This record gives sequence, structure tokens and C-alpha cells, in this order.
Amino acid sequence: MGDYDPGMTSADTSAGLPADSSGEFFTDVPGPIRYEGPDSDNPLAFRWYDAGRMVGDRTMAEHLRFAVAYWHSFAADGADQFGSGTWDRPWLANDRDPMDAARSKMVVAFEFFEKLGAPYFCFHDLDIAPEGGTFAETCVDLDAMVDEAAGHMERTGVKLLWGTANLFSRPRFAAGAATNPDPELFARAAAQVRHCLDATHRLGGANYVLWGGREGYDTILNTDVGRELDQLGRFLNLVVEHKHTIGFEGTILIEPKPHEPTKHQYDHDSQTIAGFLRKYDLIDEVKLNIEVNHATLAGHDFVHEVTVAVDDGLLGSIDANRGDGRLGWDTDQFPTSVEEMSLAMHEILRGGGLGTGGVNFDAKMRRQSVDRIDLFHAHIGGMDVMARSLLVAHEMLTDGALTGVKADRYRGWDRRLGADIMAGRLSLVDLDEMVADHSLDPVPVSGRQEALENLVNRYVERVC
Ligand code: XLS
Ligand code: NI
Ligand code: NI
Repeated sequence: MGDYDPGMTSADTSAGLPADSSGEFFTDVPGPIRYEGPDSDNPLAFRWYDAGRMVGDRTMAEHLRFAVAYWHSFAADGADQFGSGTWDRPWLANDRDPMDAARSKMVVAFEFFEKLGAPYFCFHDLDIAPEGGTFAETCVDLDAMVDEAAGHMERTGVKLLWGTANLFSRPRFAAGAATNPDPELFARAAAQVRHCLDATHRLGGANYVLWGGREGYDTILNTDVGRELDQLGRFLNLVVEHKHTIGFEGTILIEPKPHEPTKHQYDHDSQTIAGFLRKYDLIDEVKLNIEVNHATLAGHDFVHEVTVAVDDGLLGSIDANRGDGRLGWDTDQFPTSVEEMSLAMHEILRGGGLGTGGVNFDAKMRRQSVDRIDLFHAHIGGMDVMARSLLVAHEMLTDGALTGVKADRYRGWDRRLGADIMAGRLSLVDLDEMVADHSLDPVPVSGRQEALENLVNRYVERVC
């Protein structure tokens, strides 16, 4: 085996910023990704996402409002609990001046948004600007980076879907932000949100998101749940008041998640948040940003979470990243299932669409996806899945494939008995007497689940 050549080369770790003389980082992708249709074999083309194609009364771009998440794509390096970063993100190197690095990161981010053709992006304050020695310094840096972002947005036409404050990474937030036992920490978190909401407003953001972060608890032994929920309600009311004070017209969104990082996250799922919003008088002010894998972690299908939100008038936006069926944590993978997303898109369309919201890919590549081009493959695939799902959903809804079946199934509730029950005109005694008088003995009717599963698959197969 002396001269055996295993055919391996050492990895090409091209460091340095932006990569070549053209000043580009993603040199393998020369221009914008284009639509080439389902027959295309070009991995750097869209097969389904055709931005200008009309679907019902809107274009695909208007329906889907795709956004790239700044954090996974540009502020992370692929590190996990067991090992250091694997991705090629030279601006994250420790020896860089933090503001210099933040500027380089932003140049690369906008190069990516433009080449991908993503109309929106989303950020946490700490994704776009470094943390300074004091809060005041952090704010100065954030403002400077917001100016920088405004310039890139103006130049490229890319818009902000939402901003959000990172109230979870730093040690100070270990016991939560709004739900912290220390009111001074509550104040610190409020100041940060005030600043980030102002920044989002300055950048014309369409929404402002609050994901619970560490708003939850690990042990009941040290936690006063009732008090913490009141604090959270107060905090959110402050955010809403401030939104009106500054004239921010975007939507305030809460992102449900049942656990991780804490064992019990207060914003467990859509129904839990609906109850919370009613209790704290916020139901007309706040909507939901629903993430696919957070639904899974809560033991729900994504479509369940979306349906609950739609039926309660609470659907705001979605994070389209999925989990893995056998991993119980937030793996943040790009969506791959047209069937799963078609059912959710069907509900979204039934509810009138995403409004100020959009489809954010709060998703990251796997740790072994070490090439720059992998970031394109990831997003192109996700966008195509969502676009195809939109087409499937639109056809199903236009045909009334599922809505018609449901209307028939509940028909009795539109007739006299159902209407009288729902209007409160019949007591338990009335119902008892009616059953006796008419010898009522209703017979079961088929739910037709298997036939409907086949029907959905036919739509998935035939859409083009
Ligand atoms: C974490 C959340 C987070 C939010 C933004 O699980 O998904 O990324 O979307 O703070
Ligand atoms: Ni998540
Ligand atoms: Ni998310």
C-alpha cells in the first residue's frame, strides 16, 4: 500500500475578508439566483420560487416575504456544545476590532441577501453590533450599525422584516429578563428593548419580535410563577405603549416555544399565549411569530399552531425552520417537507395571508456544511419548498378541497339545533328532554381521514 493515494486533500480554509479582488465573499455565486422552473437541474436556481408569479391576488414574493436570519447565517460559526466553529466566518475572529468586524459582517450579509434575492432580513441587536463596555457604549455602537444598515438597505432595496433584542445570551439574563427576580434587571432589559424597538422603527421594520429567551424557569423551588407572569404582562404593556409613543406601525409579535433554554418557557404555545394576552389586556395589540420546530417541541403539528392563531386572529409571521423527528431540541433546520408546509400555508391563506409578517428562515446549516455555497443551497431549498407549498395550498383552498369537507362535516351546527345550542337557548334539561322526546340516537359518520390524506397527496403531486 506504499504509494496508495486515498484521494484526500486538506480542507481549503480560505480565510480573509471579503474574499477576492472584486470585494465579494461568495465568489462561487456570481449573480442573483434566478427562477428556472421545475425541470431545471441547476442547483443554484429556483425551481418553484418565481417571485413575480401571481398566486390568487398576490405575487409569490408578496405572499411569502422571505427573510434571512442574520444570527444563524452571519453571527454564528457552527459551534455546538461539543466543539468549536466549523464555518468560514473570518469576521468572527477574536483579533478583529469589533466595529470593523461588524461592518465586514454586514457587507457580506447584504451581498448574500442580494444574490439570493431575499427581500427581507431579521436581526437581534447583538447580531449586528458588538456589546460595548457599558450599556451606553453598546447603544452608540448599535446606532452606528443601524446607520450602516440603513445605507445597505437603501443601496440594495432589502427590507427589515423584524428586529428583536437579545435578552438571553449574556450572564446577566440567566434568571430571565422581564421575569427576573431583580427589578433592576427588568429595567436593564426594558432599556435594551426600547433601544432595539427604536432601531427597528428607524429601519422601517415591518414587525418587532419578542421571543421568550429565558422567560421561564428551571425549578419551582425558587420561582414565583404568578409574580413572574405579572412582570411579563407589565413588560409587554410597556413595549406596546412605547410602540404607540414613537408611532411604530409594525406589529409586535411573541414567538411561542415550550422549553429550551428553560425547562418551562412561559410562552408555551399559541393557545397559552392567547390566554396570556387576554389576561394582560394585550389581545388587540400583539400577534404571534410561529416557528415550525417550536410547535414540534410543544408536541403539536406546525399546522395546529398556525390554525389556532388564524382562528383567534393572532397570526403574525412564521419562522419556517423545522426540527428533527428524533431529536428533542431546536435543531433549526431548513424546511424540506412540502406536505407539512402545504397544510400550514393552506391555513395561512385561509386566514388572509401573513399581513405584515413573512417567512423567516431561523435556520442554520449543519455543522459539516462548511462551504460558503452551502448557505445558498440551504436557502434556495427552503424557499422552493415554501413556494411549492404555497401553490399546493392555493389550489386546495380554491377547490375547497378541505374547507368544503369541513363545512359539510359541521353542517348540523348551522341548522336549528346547533344554532340554538350555541346561542345558549337550550339548557341541559332541555337537551335531555329533547333526546327523550325524539329518541335521538345519532350514528357515527366516517371522518374519511385516509381518503383526505390521499387527496392532499394528489394536490402535492400535481401542482406545477
Ligand atoms: C429561538 C428562537 C429565536 C427567535 C429570535 O429558539 O427561535 O431564534 O426567533 O430571538
Ligand atoms: Ni427557535
Ligand atoms: Ni425563531
